[in-house]
Formats: sequence, structure tokens, C-alpha cells
Amino acid sequence: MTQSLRESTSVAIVGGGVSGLTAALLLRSRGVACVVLERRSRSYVEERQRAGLVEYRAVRMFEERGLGHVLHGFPGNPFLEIRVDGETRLLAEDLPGLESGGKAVPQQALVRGLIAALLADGADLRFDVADVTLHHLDGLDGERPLVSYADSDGRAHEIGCDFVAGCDGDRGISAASIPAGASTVHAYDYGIWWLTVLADAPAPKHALMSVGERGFTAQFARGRDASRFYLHCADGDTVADWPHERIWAELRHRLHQPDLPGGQITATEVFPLRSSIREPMSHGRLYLLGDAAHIIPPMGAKGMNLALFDAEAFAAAVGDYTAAGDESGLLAYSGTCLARTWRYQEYSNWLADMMHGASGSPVGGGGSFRERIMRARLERLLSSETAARYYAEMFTGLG
Ligand code: RFL
Repeated sequence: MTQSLRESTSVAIVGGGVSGLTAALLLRSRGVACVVLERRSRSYVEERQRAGLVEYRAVRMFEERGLGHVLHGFPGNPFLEIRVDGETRLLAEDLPGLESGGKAVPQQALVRGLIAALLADGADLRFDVADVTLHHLDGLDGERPLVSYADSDGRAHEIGCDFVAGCDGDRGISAASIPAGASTVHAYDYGIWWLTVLADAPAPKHALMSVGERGFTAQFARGRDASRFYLHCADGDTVADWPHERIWAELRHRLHQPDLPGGQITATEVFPLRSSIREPMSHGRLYLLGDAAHIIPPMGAKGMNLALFDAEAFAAAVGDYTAAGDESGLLAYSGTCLARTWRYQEYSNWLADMMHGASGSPVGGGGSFRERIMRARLERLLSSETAARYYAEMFTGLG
């Protein structure tokens, strides 16, 4: 049997998506050595299209560290167009003192920017790895954590480290390595299904959400000439139920926009709205970041932004520990990140209830009573500066 190649680093990062790459960049800026292990190829992760908006808080985080160049996008604004039965209403348009400054950055553009910055800095990124396994996480036997994996040629490797960053998404091996009973998962199923459509169709001027009797619909920019659409669809629908002609006809109908420009549809998917939060977000020397710790529906555009928040908190905590033996950030990591994820979960939940309820599909039932309550909530949001400020604070990440 061939021997594993043995190496050592400070932080082994499992997963080279938004949270793993950002953590690597921030750790390196604090002088902390790390290795990123990603099971997919570089081109695959650079092409994976999902989120599109980096909130203002996260833009500021990159810029304050001189890393603003990873954000290849165009300025976003915090305005939201809500089309109520076809009537356009603008939210947060005239809020005095509102700091906007978010950036419309497609997720794959951010990932490309992060990879380019890391490679230019000499970072150790390993793509196409397999069989990543975590050992000695709790350090009870006095051993350092160890991460084993096989490289693309099938050679076995072992990396001894001080910390493992679990950045491998909700189906990764990091969270699954935590022993049963050592953490609690708070899960919620909204009972709502969305069809998501990615199309080379002109981006809307503002983020757009529409409520009406045919169901909640949204359109968001994904670059200047691409849009992501979301349509509330029936439980059990599959992509096969939605041929392209039906998609465009339904979008034009629901958005009350017969001249909505079409374009080539590049991806469609049906998925349920669901939330899940693992508590605590660490186990021994393993720290979970991003989707590995929490899933949030795309309703409030917060999944990628939470991943960025976790990466910032983790890198700061490890940086303080490495520089001065200060463990306070590591001890506070889970609580700090959970506090933010619960705030963002509440925001997404509030939006989802209101938008689906006002469209006649109250989340969790409740019939016409709930529908009218959600219409009243929406009307208050559209007419009260106080209510609009809550939305704007959460949208920008400053709340
Ligand atoms: P990622 O970006 O999924 O990265 C995880 C990485 O781990 C790798 N991996 C492994 N690597 C090694 N060994 C293993 N055993 C591994 N298992 C997995 C994977 O290949 C991958 O590269 O997770 P991360 O870093 O936590 O970042 C989270 C965000 O990607 C996610 O929250 C967002 O995409 C969610 N999301 C949105 N977030 C927003 O902030 N705004 C949005 O508008 C938004 N829209 C969306 C979304 C997610 C969507 N999906 C996935 C349903 C729209 C959609 C359609």
C-alpha cells in the first residue's frame, strides 16, 4: 500500500465556494497559512450561477481590507419595485440617510474574482479532490485535526492542521462529521415551491417582486444582460411542466408586462423554500461556515451574504488566536454568526409570508383572513417610512 503524503498547515478549508475562498483570502491577509480543498474543477465553480447581490455591509468589508477588486459588478441600489396587481410601487426610494452601496455581483463573478486574487497571492487551492474525511476534530486524544483526501490522480494525502473550516455547503461532509447529539438542527419547510429561471434577458431597472392572484413572481439582475426569475409554482411541479413558451407567457401575465423582453433561457430548476440552522456552528476544532451551517430561502438574497459574514468572523477569530493566543473570537464565533443568521432568517420569513400571503397563498394556510393581513402588511411597508427603513436596513446588511 502506498503511503499518504503528509503535510501541515494552520487551517484546512473544505470547500472552495464563496465562504471557503473568502475565508482563505482573509486568513492570508492576516498571515495565516491555509489550504483549500474543492471537489469540483476550477472551471465548474467559476461557472456556477446562483446569487447576484453582495449587500452593502459585505462590500464595505472587502473595501476596508483593500480587497474591493474581487467585486466585479456594478453598483446596486436598495430600491425594490413591488408590483401589486400590476401597479408599480417603489420601496425605499426616498429614505433620508440611507446608505446604499450594495453591488450587483453575480456569484460566479465573485468566485472568479476570489480565485484570481488568491492565485495572484500564491494561495494553495486544490481542485478535483475526492474522499475528503475529517479526523480528530475534538482533540480529546491530544492529536491535531487531520484532513485526508485523494487528489485527481488518486494519490492519498493527509493534512494536519490547527483548525478545519467546513465550507462545503449543506450536503457536504463537514456538518455530517459532527457526532449525532452534539448539535441541534432547526429546520423549517415553507410548503412553497419556486421555479427559478435564468435567462439572457435584460436586467430590470430595480429588483422587482410582484404579487397578484396568479402567484408571487420576481425578477433580479444577474449582470446587465441577464435576469433570474422566480415564480411560485404548484407543489409537485417539475421542470418538464414548464416549457419555455409557458414560462414567458406566465411571466408576462403575472408581471402585467406584455412586452417583457424574452431571451435565451439558460437554466431552470424547481426547488422548495426551506430554512435550516445548525447550532452550535462549531464542534471542537471544526468551524462551519455558510450553507454548511445554515440554509435560507433566496427570498431575501441573504445566503451568499451570510457566507461572507461567517468567513469574516472566522478569519478574524483565527487571526487573533494565531497572532496573540486570543481565543475570545473563536469562543464567540458560533454565537456571533447565529445571531446574524436568525436576524436574516426572520427577514426572509417576513418577506416570504408577506409576498406569498398577499398573492393569495398564505404560508402555512390561513385562508382569506391571512391573505388580507398580508395585504395590510404590504400596504404598511409601502406607505410607512419606519417600515421601509426596516426593509432597507436588512437589505443592505446594516440591520
Ligand atoms: P457553496 O458556494 O455551495 O460552496 C460549497 C463548496 O463546497 C464544495 N464541496 C466540497 N468540497 C470538497 N469536499 C467535499 N466533500 C465537498 N462537498 C461540497 C462544493 O463543490 C462547493 O464548491 O457554499 P457557501 O460557500 O456556503 O456559499 C453559500 C452560497 O453559495 C449560497 O448561500 C447562495 O448561493 C444562496 N443563494 C443566494 N444567496 C444570496 O445571497 N442571494 C441570492 O440571490 C441567492 N440566490 C441562492 C440563490 C442559491 C440558489 N440555489 C442553490 C438553490 C439562488 C439559487 C437558485
